[in-house]
Amino acid sequence: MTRNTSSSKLAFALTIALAAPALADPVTDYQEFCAECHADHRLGGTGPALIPQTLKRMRGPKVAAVIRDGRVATQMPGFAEDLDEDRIAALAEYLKTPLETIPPWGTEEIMASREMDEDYVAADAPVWAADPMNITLAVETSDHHISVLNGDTFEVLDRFETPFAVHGGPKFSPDGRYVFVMSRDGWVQKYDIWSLQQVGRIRAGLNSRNIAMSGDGKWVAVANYLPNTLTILSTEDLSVAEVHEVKGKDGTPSRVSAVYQAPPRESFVLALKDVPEIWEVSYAKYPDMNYFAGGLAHDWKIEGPVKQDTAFPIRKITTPDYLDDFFFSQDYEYVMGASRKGEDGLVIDLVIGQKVADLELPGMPHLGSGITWAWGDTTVMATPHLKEGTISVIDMKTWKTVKRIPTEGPGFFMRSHENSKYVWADVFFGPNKDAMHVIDKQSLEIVKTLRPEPGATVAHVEFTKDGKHALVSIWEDDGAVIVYDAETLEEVRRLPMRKPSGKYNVWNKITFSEGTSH
Ligand code: DHE
Repeated sequence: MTRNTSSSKLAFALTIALAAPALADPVTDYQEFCAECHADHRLGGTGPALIPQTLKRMRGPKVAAVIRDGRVATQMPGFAEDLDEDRIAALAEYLKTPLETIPPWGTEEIMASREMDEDYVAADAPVWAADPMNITLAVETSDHHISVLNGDTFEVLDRFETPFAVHGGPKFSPDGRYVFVMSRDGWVQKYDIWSLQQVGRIRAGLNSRNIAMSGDGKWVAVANYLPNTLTILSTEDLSVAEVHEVKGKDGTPSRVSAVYQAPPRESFVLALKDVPEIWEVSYAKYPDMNYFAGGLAHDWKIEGPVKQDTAFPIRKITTPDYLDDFFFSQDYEYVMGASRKGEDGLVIDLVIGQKVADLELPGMPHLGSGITWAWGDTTVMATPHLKEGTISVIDMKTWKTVKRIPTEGPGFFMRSHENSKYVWADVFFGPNKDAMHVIDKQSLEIVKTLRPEPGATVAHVEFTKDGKHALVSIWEDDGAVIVYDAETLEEVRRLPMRKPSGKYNVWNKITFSEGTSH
């Protein structure tokens, strides 16, 4: 009797279990459906990393929709037949939780990720007939490609695949021949523009922000959030020169918000997310050890040889606030930083390592997109704001705001060129995202607002080498790069592209044109 009762209870329980919908168990579902491509630890394999640091930056379809329907033009299939809506929702939520442990990602792991292309052949000269200094790259974010454009004819010379989710400007070697591209998953790709071939790629971090090229072209520095490191790679063969753990003076670990090149100073300058410090990392052959005191911070009294614990000595400058977005004066003596609160900013003189001025910058300025030009007898710097429809124009002698130009909404990017009398500024956010303002550099007035495709996001501008044409992105899946006559502001050509974002002209970048971000 007892046996009979317990077996009928078991049968009943089994019936219930089979009849009820499977309870969402995202950890198991992840291992069953996702781990093969995105790796057991969610840090990426053949597919990208699935961690909050990357996913929350994803524009476009929501994570749950991608799990359900897949992603067009990629190898990501949809799982609607395997998972019901609850399990998809639970899985999407799980992917947004931070990882409990970060696996080590030091020199050994980074080197093990390096893939050099065996069929790459270095050409003796460009395999195309075009002005090598007027090549322009267009990043296409929809299907993760870069189009290589002849800057005179706008013919597409090549379209190559990049790592998933490129962020920040690709960086050219000083001779303009190679370009280095970074993805948010920390991959750095080296591409030879002359031979139109990838040279290789390496995963320098697990979640990265941007890269910078040293003035001598020997090193690429990679700013990482995960782990808290700065990776320095040899540009020659992408081998690791150094992985520097980033800790503030008091030992607090910090993410690196961004790394910038400061060629006249033979250094990289780092913006740090979690400590109120600016770091300067020297790549000079003979660094001035009065500055670079083996990580001990700048100390003007140091005499005699200083112990150096790294091949790239570091100077740590304490700042009055957390600063994680920078703009440099053309001579790289001054760095303008925006405060974390996004309400103001300050100027640090890198020579003396001290704050020299405060900046009036409400509305979350995006200093990284700032540009400079001559205005009267001074030089001004202009920056858009991510939370306010304004462009601030700042006098770089007095550090005072000379004008706040009202725009049709918050913007992301600005560009100009030495040979152009205009500044172009997008309206990236809000109902007027289809507008592109053209501003007169001297009157500081908007002279025209272009709307090349009503309703579409219109953003980011790059000029050709001579400044005669301006290239604008229709930042949509079925988008385009529009070529404008930079003088008449008339459309000249429309090149179809897949969600084009940034464009980068070799000459403007390697000469550090004042009209472009560095
Ligand atoms: Fe960017 C450059 C930071 C979001 C597209 N972005 C930069 C740079 C920094 C930065 C520090 C300069 C580095 C360089 O070029 O070497 N970006 C940030 C952020 O902090 C922010 C607001 C949020 C985040 O966590 O990343 C952010 N950025 C975005 C986007 O959402 C954009 C529009 C789409 C994307 O691709 O993620 C975007 N950022 C870009 C682009 C550049 C860039 C296209 C290069 C601009 C250039 O002309 O040089």
